Amino acid sequence: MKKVTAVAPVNIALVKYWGKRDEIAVLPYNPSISLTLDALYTETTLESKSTPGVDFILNTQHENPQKVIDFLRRFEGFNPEDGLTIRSFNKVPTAAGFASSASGFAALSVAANTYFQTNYELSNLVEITRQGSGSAVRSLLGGAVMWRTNGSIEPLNATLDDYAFIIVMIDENKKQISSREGMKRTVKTSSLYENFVSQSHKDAEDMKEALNYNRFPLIGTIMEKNALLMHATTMNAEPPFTYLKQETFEVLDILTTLRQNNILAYATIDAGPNVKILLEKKNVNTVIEALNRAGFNQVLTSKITTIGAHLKDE
Ligand code: 2P0
Repeated sequence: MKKVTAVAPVNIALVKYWGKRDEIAVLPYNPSISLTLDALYTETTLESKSTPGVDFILNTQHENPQKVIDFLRRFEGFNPEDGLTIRSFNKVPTAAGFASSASGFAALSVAANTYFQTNYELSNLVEITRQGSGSAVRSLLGGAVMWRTNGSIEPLNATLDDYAFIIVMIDENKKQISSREGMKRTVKTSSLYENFVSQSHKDAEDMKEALNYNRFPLIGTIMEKNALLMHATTMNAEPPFTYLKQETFEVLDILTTLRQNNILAYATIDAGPNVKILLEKKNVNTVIEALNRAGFNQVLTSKITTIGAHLKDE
C-alpha cells in the first residue's frame, strides 16, 4: 500500500495572468503576481489500490479521471493501468463556489512527485504543473509569488502579516466561459489586449517594488486597476463577454465610499463575479460591517500564508 497526501493553497493574483503566448508549454504573455491564502486550499491523496485503473474522487463524488490521467502522464513511472485512487478535497466553504484549479493542480503535482518517486526539482515541477493550470504554479510557493513570462516562478519580498483578504460571494454557479476559453478569445480578438500586456508588465514591476517597500495603498491601487483592465479586455473581445455582475459593481462602490472615509480596501476580480478585497487586518471588521449593511452576507476572510504546496504527514 502506497499513500501520499499533499496540500496546496489557493492564490489570488494582484497582477493578472490573462493569455498564453505558448498554449502547449503554457507560457503567459505577461508576468503575474499573487498572494497565497491560508484559509482556502486543496488536499489531495494518491493511494494505491488492488484493482487496475484510476479512480478520481473530488469532494466525495466520483469524477471522470481523464484530465487527471493526462496530467499524470508527465510523471515518469505513472501507468494508468496500475491501481490508483485520487481523492481531492477543496477546503472551501461549500457555498463558496471558488475556482480551485490552481490549488488542485499544485496539490496533485506535489503529491505525484513523491508518489511516483520522480523527485523532480522545483523548476521541473513548475514546467509540469503549469500544463495543468497556469496559475497553479503560483500555489507551489507561499507568500507573494511572481510567475514570469519565461514560465519560472520567483518568491517576492513582502510584509504579509499586515494584510488579509475578504472574499465576497456573489454567484456560486459555474462560469459560462472558462478562463481557458475566455483568455483565448481575448488574445485573438480584443484590440485592448496589447494594452493589457504592456500595462501588466509595468504593473508587475511596480507591484514588486510596492510589496518590497510595503506601500499600501499603492499595492491596492495597482491591483484594482489591473483587474479592471483585464475585465475591460473581455468586454472588447469578439463576441464580447464579461464575468462581472451588477453586484460586483455594487461592491466596488462600497469600497470607493469606504476609501473616501479613509478605510483603505481594494478589489480584485477573477473569471467570475465574486470580489476579493485586499485590506489591512485592522479594517476587516469595519469592511465586513459595511458589506453586511448593503446585503452582502456571504463573505469569508483569509490571512496570507508563507506556506506553499507541501506534503502532509500521514
Ligand atoms: C489569475 N486567472 O491570474 C487569472 C485572473 C483568472 C483571472 O489564472 O488555462 O485556470 O488553466 O492556464 O490558471 C485562471 O486561469 O488557466 C487564472 P489555464 P487558469 O489568477
